[in-house]
Amino acid sequence: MSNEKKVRAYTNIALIKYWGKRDDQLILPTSSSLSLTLDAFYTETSVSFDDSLEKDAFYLNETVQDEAATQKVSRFLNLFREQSGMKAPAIIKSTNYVPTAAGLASSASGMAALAGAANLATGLNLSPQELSIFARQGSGSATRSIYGGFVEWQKGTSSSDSYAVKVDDANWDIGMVVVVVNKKQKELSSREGMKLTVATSPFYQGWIDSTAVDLVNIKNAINDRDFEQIGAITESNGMKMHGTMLGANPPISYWEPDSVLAMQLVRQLRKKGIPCYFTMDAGPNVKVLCRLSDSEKIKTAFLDYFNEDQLIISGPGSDLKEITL
Ligand code: 2P0
Repeated sequence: MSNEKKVRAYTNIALIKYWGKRDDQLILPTSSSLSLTLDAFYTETSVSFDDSLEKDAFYLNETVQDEAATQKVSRFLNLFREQSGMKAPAIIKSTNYVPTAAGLASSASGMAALAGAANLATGLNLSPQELSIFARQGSGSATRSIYGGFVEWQKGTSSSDSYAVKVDDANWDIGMVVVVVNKKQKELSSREGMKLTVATSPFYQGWIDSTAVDLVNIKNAINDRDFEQIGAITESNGMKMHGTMLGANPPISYWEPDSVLAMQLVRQLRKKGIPCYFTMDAGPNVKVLCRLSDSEKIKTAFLDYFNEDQLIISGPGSDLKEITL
């Protein structure tokens, strides 16, 4: 079939976090965020419309998905159907090269790849900026996965100007060591976690105010290629997000003992003269921002406490791309 093309989108890890919506329906964030796209974690997706189907069928990692998961995909595809006039049901095939829902932002690469594949299958020929707006309506973090390198999601004033822009291609000595503390499905989704935080944390306004300052400072540091400054802002912003969550009622914590161990190891490595900085998302895993040229050294130090398969080195990822089968 002519539309059986796959699209690959890489995941991203926020250095300046997105944690809260001002519009739940359109997924408009309370603040702008900034991420690094990673090449080690990605999703590949194809969409083929087929009139002979009764309804959409969604396969993830070659397994047909249940009603709830399929509906989420269908609702997202409907945005493309509305825009293109396409009415037929579709077969959606997705392969996740990401430990799903382990806090490694699988929804980012997942929804970005789906947006790219739907764009191809409908022939809408959307620009990356338009694709970013579509991806956003699937999942906030997916907004940023349209681009490689350092990417800013500008919160905008409405749906039409809340999209991602590339800040820098990160084509220099930078990367991450991802410490997989626990691959299990998390108990509280980001979506629920951020909603509760916005509604109940007395620290929330402080979070918004200081994130705006962090964003300006990190963009200057990226422009200067000042790795230590980028790392220090990243570490501070991530911890502030977790502090804000601790202020929610009931309090939210995604940390596990090994998360704390990993953060301590990063501080020790820094004392020994290896510049590296940690960040954490809505899960127990720790991401260590480092110079790619130091990543093997950092991994070796972590091997005293973690297994080989818990330590994944990644360089910067690229823009969303079409994969020819
Ligand atoms: C981020 N996270 O900026 C933040 C930091 C996790 C912690 O974006 O509700 O799956 O689909 O917009 O994008 C995870 O939240 O949430 C996330 P929805 P999403 O990467």
